[in-house]
Amino acid sequence: MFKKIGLITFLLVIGLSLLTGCQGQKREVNPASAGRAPESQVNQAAGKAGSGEVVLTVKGSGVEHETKYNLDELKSMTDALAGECYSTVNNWPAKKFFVGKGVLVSQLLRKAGIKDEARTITVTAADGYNATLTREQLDEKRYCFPNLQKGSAEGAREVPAILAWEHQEGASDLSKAVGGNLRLLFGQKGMNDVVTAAYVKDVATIEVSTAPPGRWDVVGAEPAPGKVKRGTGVVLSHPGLDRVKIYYTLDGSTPDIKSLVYNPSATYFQPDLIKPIPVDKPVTIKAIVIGYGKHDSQVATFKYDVE
Ligand SMILES: Nc1nc2c(c(=O)[nH]1)N[C@H]1C(S)=C(S)[C@@H](COP(=O)(O)O)O[C@H]1N2
Ligand SMILES: [Mo]
Repeated sequence: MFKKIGLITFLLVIGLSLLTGCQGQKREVNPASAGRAPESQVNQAAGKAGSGEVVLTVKGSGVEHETKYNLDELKSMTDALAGECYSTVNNWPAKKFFVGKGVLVSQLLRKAGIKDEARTITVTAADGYNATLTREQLDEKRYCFPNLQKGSAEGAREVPAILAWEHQEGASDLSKAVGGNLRLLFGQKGMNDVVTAAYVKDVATIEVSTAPPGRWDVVGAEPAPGKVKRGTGVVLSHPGLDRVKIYYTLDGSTPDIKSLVYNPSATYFQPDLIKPIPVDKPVTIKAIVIGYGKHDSQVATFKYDVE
């Protein structure tokens, strides 16, 4: 099924370009015109009355020019269309696949003239809901894990961040994607990566900022490191626990996105899944915080001995 997606993507791109009848003819908004397409251009792109409405604005201190698009203009970016399947985990955590057809976010940013100094990308819905990714989080390699349900990373495929105008939750077959509002979709960095919360629905703006995002606070531990009674449970803590994942190791190695997850569920869903780490023998817990919108925390090291 996953092998077919490449072919389907290809056919989609060909199909869309035939439908819109504009192969090689870019209809992106002229940045010089204050981000607004000339009326005649909008009408031409729209094809029918009413669909020339601006659906997306790319703006902010991190781009050279504010850029606005109507849906037809997005669909006519034939060199930047993609149809993909995405593996996801939400805050419950429930594992699901999503499919989507849309335009590459990287291309939208490039067309707005993203600056070297750009640091964060905030995607905001018409209702104000938003998600921020650091530039690194958007640019780094992200994957679809086709064997996510089995907990295996086997067959991981790199997938791009897109703004999808056709999408479907709970499907892995691209033909199931149906028309809707613009939705942000992007790959997972690791199999516990909660991407769903950042799959902003009804996207209206992408704001690129040069402001540094900062770093997540380090993990805290209770009781404090040192000598403890055998069987003591170490509780890890973080002020933004429901917005981040704490990854940890017990073998002295540096934790990363592939390490054990301390908080697989958000506290408001299944708090019982967040279990203290038992100290049955001398152990060193190393923990890192990874979450959207800020850089990874420093690694915290907690060393325990048993009495
Ligand atoms: N505009 C908007 N997008 C949103 C949200 C929202 O409240 N508003 N919720 C997010 C969260 S927390 C999740 S888990 C998913 C839920 O997506 P679904 O409704 O398709 O299951 O959408 C994300 N995108
Ligand atoms: Mo969620």
